[in-house]
Amino acid sequence: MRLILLGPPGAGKGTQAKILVDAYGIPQLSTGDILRSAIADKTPLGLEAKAIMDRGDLVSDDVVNGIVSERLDAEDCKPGFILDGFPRTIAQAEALDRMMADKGIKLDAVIELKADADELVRRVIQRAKDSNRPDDNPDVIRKRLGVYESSTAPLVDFYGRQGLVKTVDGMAAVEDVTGSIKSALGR
Ligand code: B4P
Repeated sequence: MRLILLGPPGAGKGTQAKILVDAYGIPQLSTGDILRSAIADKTPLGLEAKAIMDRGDLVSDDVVNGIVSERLDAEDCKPGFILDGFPRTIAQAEALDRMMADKGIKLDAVIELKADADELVRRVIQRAKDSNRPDDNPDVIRKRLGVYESSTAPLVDFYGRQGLVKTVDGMAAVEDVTGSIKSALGR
């Protein structure tokens, strides 16, 4: 199964991806986690990404596309994968279409997780208590929600035109959201 989890910051993409990894036996590919790991390791990529992420902006499409393209070639992605936080722009989605066409593979579904802005802010502020993520604070989260609306939300129509979008209520309890995703996927 090849799946995209799409939704605003705090919608539960990472939370659900980790659960679905166990349910379906395929890896999670989180661009956010890969970038945070590069920052922690102080790699050239991490040094470039840190200031951008801290202020709530998106890292450049070329950089993120390169990370994903390399990761999709790994052996563990052969049976399928869960993309968490990628694509986030139309340019990334178009690049992903090209990468998948080159590999002769197709997406099965795009799960859109929906939640109210007030709940998203509440969750991210709650997470800030132990996450140490510089982008988990009220000002930056509001900025990230704006970036989501302008850059990422158009992907719902992009994938809607391909008949791939399944919308799930992300406001419910974690296990109920997982149940809704599994029902939407029919497995
Ligand atoms: P991400 O790491 O993708 O982070 P996110 O959008 O904040 O989180 P997510 O939706 O996964 O929320 P989570 O499950 O953790 O991105 C961070 C930054 O990286 C971006 O701003 C950008 O700068 C950069 N980046 C990443 N990908 C990029 C790309 N493709 N292009 C360019 N830049 C990129 O849930 C949040 C909290 O809510 C958790 O504490 C969780 O416990 C809680 N929660 C989850 N589900 C819940 C539920 N149902 N009920 C109650 N609480 C819940």
